[in-house]
Amino acid sequence: MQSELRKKLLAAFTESNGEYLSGQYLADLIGCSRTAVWKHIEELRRDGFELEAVRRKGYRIVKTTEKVTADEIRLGLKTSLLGTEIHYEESVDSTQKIAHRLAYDDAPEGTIVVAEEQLNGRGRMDRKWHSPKYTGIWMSVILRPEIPLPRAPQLTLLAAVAVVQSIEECTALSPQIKWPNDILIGGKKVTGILTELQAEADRIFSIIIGIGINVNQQLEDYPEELRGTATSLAIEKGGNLSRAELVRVVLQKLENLYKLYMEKGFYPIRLLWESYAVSIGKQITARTISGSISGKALGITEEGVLRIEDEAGEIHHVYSADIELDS
Ligand code: BT5
Repeated sequence: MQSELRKKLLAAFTESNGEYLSGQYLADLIGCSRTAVWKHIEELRRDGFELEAVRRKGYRIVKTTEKVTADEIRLGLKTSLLGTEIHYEESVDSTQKIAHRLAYDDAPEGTIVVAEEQLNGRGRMDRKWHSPKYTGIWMSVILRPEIPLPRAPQLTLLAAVAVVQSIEECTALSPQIKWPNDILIGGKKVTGILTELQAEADRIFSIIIGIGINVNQQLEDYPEELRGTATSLAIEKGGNLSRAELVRVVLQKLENLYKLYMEKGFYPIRLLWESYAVSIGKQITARTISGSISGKALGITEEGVLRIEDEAGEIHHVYSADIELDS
């Protein structure tokens, strides 16, 4: 947990846009002594930030670290809901696991968990998510929307739109979405989203959205079996990106869409989602746990459920599946 003082200090540097801030100004703003300000500045330095101190001008941050620590994310973050609490770990089993525990312990809506590496990152249906150190964004977001249980899958689609918009903004690449949760560039997977619930009867306590984005990996960072199907933003763009900056953009887009969703419902999100979807209007095969369905993907319902029309003209509603485009 970050101290409130440190949060205020980083918010001040965020607002300052690279201008110097005097020790006295910071002390007044934060409501502490100049010595306390100095102590916190020293702590930021110890954590890897480079701060310039100039007599009669004050302090400014000239260089940040390459990590995705809470401080690093907070510096420049302008959201009002997402990321008000940031839990950072160097190495975890899975950020989902931590987020579940925090959500259970009444963590406020908007709490996020980020890690540099996951030793046991997970996908859907007990699959593994490869999450090597210092290369990607491995993050879980806790939301507490008051919506009926059947609408929960909409949040996965909403998150996918937020990530696509963020990648577009940070890289000028054009990702597409494969229902329900894959984000692809050139047909290869760059992001996976896992939405899990804490609910009882039809009441949702929390929705935990796990987002895994491959950012700075090179092909050799992937295990053999993923090299044909996975990619990263660095591979596609040809150069590394700041992961902390991308986290901030994702949180901002996610917050904007979430607010839109809570005000106007799923319809505007659905239109956005469909505009990015690869499979709509195409012949696909959906593999579900109870068998395969082939046909034309018509679109998604108001709940976010995929509609497929088979050869006989029968329409199927698919809640959970892996889909493949038929060639
Ligand atoms: C997903 O599952 O795509 C959801 C992934 C969610 C990961 C995030 S990271 C933060 C949070 N904490 C967690 O523990 N999880 C979430 P699914 O659709 O089941 O896809 C899993 C499949 O994708 C695997 O079976 C592999 O084939 C492939 N895969 C695994 N790691 C990958 C990677 N880094 N990039 C691309 N593909 C990968």
